[in-house]
Amino acid sequence: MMRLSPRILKSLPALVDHYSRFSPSPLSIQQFLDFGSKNACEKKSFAFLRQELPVRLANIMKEINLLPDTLLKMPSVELVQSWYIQSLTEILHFENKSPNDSLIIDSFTETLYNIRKRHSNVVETMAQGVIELRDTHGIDHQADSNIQYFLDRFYMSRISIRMLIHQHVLLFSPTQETHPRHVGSIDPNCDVESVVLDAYENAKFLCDQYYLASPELDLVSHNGMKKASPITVVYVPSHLYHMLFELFKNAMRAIVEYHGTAALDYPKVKCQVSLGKEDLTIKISDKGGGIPKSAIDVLFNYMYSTAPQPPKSGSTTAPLAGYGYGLPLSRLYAKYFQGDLQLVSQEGYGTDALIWLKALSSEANELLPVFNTTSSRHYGTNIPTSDWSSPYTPRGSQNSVRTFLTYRI
Ligand code: P4A
Repeated sequence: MMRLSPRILKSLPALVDHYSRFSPSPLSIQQFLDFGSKNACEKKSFAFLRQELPVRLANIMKEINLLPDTLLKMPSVELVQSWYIQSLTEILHFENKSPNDSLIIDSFTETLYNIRKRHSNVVETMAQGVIELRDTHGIDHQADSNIQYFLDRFYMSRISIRMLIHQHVLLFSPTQETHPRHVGSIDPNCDVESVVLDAYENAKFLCDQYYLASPELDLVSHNGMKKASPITVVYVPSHLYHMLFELFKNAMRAIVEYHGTAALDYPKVKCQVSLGKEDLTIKISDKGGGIPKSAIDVLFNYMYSTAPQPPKSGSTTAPLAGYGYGLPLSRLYAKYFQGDLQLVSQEGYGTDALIWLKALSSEANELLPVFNTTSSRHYGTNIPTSDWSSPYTPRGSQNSVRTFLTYRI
């Protein structure tokens, strides 16, 4: 491990303050592409990242510090915080180093590689921290809403920092193999249908293993820009795969459970891919019985989705879909480059899941959380009083919140 200079250790809080006063600089997919293709310059990337990474790290570290003490003191949250402090310190080591020294440049790339590895279990560890908080202090409405707000911003920050680091490491580390047509993790000609098929096949594999049956796929494309051409987009295929895999698992689970595992055949999962001037839209429709409108937000809620994994006694097959941060994280991937992900359900019939991506790479700008007084205000402790009426609740039934998701304690 790298030796840390006492100067940096001593003034770390001041350095966090310093870097948190800069706003993160969002890049567009086009900028990532331009930067990485025309004889990518490692020195320029070094100069950009040694400023931008501390800015993004410091912005989110200031926000971590606004979390209620009860959550901050949870062992898992302290562990995550220690990783951020370690990684920021390691990057600040390069603050005044010369970009013309190739040993420096090489060690920077290696440092980034190790940072990415250090942070690979952040999502699971934060989830553990939330469980620790729930078990020791309980979670009220205010805490739940703060956690939802924070985790969306924290995980978005993480997605963006990993993207920056991954691009640098893929482009400049000689040991990293990439697809010849790709620019780092970006595919300039990402064939949407083939990612759809890949995600469907892998979800189907899990579905078959778990239920011994699975619905077929009906895939249709509408290229409104160039009829009869395959739809492609400049995008990070792994992000698109992540979203589609999640949505296919959910659709399959709903279909098989609604029609029963003994059913002879199932209604197909329909997937429509459409391209227009502004949007590339992917809709996954299932006739899986749907869910009530009131349950949609629950599916995107980190608290409700935070449950210990069901015991794996005897069974060797993972449940198809369910606990975990699949949907909230998928929505963050969609929003990261100015897209979106929404569920529209018709209870008693089925669900449509929609993904929107920007069709133009120049419009696909990173969406990044910014630490400022507005973000700080969200962590207040006073519950705003509603200016809309709430239904009369007879005494004794205050806790009859209807959710279809039961979570294990
Ligand atoms: N009906 N519709 C969906 C689910 C049910 C659904 C469902 C019971 C609920 C929870 C879950 C997985 C599926 C769907 C498509 C979606 C999301 C939900 O994208 O048909 O795991 C937590």
